[in-house]
Amino acid sequence: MTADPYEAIDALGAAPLWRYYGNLFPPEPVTAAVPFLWRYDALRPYMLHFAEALSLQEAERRVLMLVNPGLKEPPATVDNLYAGIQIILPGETAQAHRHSANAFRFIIEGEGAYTTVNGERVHMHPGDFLLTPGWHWHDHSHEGQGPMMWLDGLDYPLVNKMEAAFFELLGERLQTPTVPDDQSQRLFIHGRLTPRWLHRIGAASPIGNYPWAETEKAFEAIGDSVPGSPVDGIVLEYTNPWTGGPVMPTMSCRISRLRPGFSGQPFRHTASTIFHVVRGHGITRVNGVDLHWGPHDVFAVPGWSVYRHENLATDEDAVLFHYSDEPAQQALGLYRVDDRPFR
Ligand code: GTQ
Repeated sequence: MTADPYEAIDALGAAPLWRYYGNLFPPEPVTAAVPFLWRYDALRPYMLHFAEALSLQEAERRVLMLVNPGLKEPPATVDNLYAGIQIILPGETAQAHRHSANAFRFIIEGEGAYTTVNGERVHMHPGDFLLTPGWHWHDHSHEGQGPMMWLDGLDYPLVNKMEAAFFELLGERLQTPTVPDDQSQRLFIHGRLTPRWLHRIGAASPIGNYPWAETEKAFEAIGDSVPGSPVDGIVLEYTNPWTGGPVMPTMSCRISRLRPGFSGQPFRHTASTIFHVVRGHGITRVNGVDLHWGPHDVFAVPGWSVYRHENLATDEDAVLFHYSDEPAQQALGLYRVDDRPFR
């Protein structure tokens, strides 16, 4: 035996569990992520700046990543998920690629752009929710007038931690369409009438675009006839028509209408969530930190943080788009909610 048995076992690739135990088996989830808000009004001028300064020949995608101050390396927005804001100008194209990470876009502003996903051109309008499931080819084109901006959501932090990340360029800048434009939306969006000559392929929803017009119709149909969730208001999940479950295996994507004056109950669960303000003004208190939000802001609610939403307007709805890693946690048997009352 050498002088220091701890040094000796270290050299042998061993470590004393008793010195690590509390860190490896914390009584409750521990995260480096912090509650944080990204202000759209503040970022927008920089989006426009980089749109002029950097061509899409120089950048695979022109995106500002929304990096949680507690998760800088590798950059992530919450532990398993990422958000970014992408800009594309009229006449530009972003080249075709695919990756094992699942992705979606929630359209913020602009008209006239489309993304081509596995041969289908999917046109974008503000409030639309578009899917690019893992390993689907995708390229973006803009044939409209002004700048087009959207929120990107991806699960690459999770996929990379799972050591399952692949990436590939198509080789051609753009895909050649193989089906009529926006076909999947026409085939599947009705939700209760599913085409039976088609077969389920893969784990994701076959719908390329869940258009804003349909989302609004759903909110209008529900109206004020029900109280909804005391935590999340009138909260609707975008679903996979084959399963009724989440649109992609790792991410649950939802939209909430908070009525005028809505004052939510505090709640927490193990899933980490990213919110995007579609419209309205409010405050979300996250573990005692007040995040004041307005249109198009993005904010992070780390897992197991107590959060509580408030719509500050007494005469206007607030609408929040949100996504979390709940399906991944559910699939692994790890998802939990805290049903104790909070004070
Ligand atoms: O548009 O394909 O924000 O591949 C990050 C990675 C967007 C995209 C992102 C991507 C994309």
